[in-house]
Amino acid sequence: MTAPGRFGEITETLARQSIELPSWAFGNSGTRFKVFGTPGTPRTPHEKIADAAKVHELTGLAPTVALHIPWDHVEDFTALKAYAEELGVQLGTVNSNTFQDEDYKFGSLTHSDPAVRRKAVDHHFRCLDIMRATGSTDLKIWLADGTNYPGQGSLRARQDRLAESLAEIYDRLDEHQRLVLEYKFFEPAFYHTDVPDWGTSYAQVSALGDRAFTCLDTGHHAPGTNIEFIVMQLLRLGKLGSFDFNSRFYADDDLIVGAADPFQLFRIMHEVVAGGGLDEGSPVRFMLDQCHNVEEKIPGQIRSVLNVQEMTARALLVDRAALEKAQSEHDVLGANAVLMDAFQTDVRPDLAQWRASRGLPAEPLRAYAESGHQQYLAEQRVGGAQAGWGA
Ligand code: LRH
Ligand code: MN
Ligand code: MN
Repeated sequence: MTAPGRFGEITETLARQSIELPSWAFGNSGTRFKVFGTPGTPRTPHEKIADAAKVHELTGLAPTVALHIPWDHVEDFTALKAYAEELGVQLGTVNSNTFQDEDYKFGSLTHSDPAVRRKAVDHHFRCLDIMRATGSTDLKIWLADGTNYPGQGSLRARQDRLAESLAEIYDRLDEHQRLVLEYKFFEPAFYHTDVPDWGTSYAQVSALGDRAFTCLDTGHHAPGTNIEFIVMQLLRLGKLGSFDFNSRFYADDDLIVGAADPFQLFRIMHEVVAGGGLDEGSPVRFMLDQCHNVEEKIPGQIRSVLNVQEMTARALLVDRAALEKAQSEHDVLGANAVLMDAFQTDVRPDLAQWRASRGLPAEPLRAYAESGHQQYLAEQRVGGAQAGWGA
């Protein structure tokens, strides 16, 4: 448990934290080997939003839900916004999807054929229109564009076309809207991807302007990458727009954030705190980008937001004055010990008490299990096709 008084000093910042949930986390997902269905899985965007709202109701941590277009297509996005608000949540980031259409086999915003580029840019214009209806501020772009073999495409020409396409999209943003560009070093393309790393995303968004940022998905790096260094650098440059949180053991596993490597999550949150990413007015948004292939989805999301909150609390507990003193004295082990002391602090009892004091369940996972809600959903949601990663 935290030293008396210390926890009280960090609750104001904790109360400000919010973590956006991805609508697709509530649909079925899997691997190329098998997608398993689960009783109670949502069949529509409305049902995905209802599940996200349940996570927020029990944790107070997840007031917004990200959409993926066209996976979350509905006729009336204004009505979808109203529905979300009735349930106590807002619609958040709109993720564009240019990776599941035959025309995008050889690229979307980077394609050599102007007609395909036009189609891809128009899709983003459509996303901006949806954002106007939903009240969303962020357009998140992740591209599957890339090549599989050396020589297959001109790396340079593709980069130039990307810059042109992004500029067209950026020019269409309203004053309050932002563009965030996500990078990923491989998959589905295996030789090169057109936005493989933070440097490429940074170069592209910097050329666009003040309302363009980088999105850092924690699963999109080579094993061994020092992700917290990238966090520090993007914060330093004022270009860290958002996180897609998840964890990985091998590839882009999309497992529960903080499950594979809680210490890495702590180190990331330490750099976020140090770089002002949790300060009021910070441009950094926190999102999950996960799939729950074999575990239950609502509890999976509850576990995830709690993991982020726990590591945020530990990062906020770092004794910064002691750390700076040890660093300035080159006290290598002393400085490391300050960080490790915070990391080793069990904040769970304090967080449980604090939740209860705010009218939330002290133990959200237990509250969910005891509520019988999962059985209720399984009984209610019969018939119709369950939503899957891709619809
Ligand atoms: C790509 C990615 C990107 C997509 C999501 C479904 O791997 O991380 O953010 O939108 O997965
Ligand atoms: Mn992502
Ligand atoms: Mn990913």
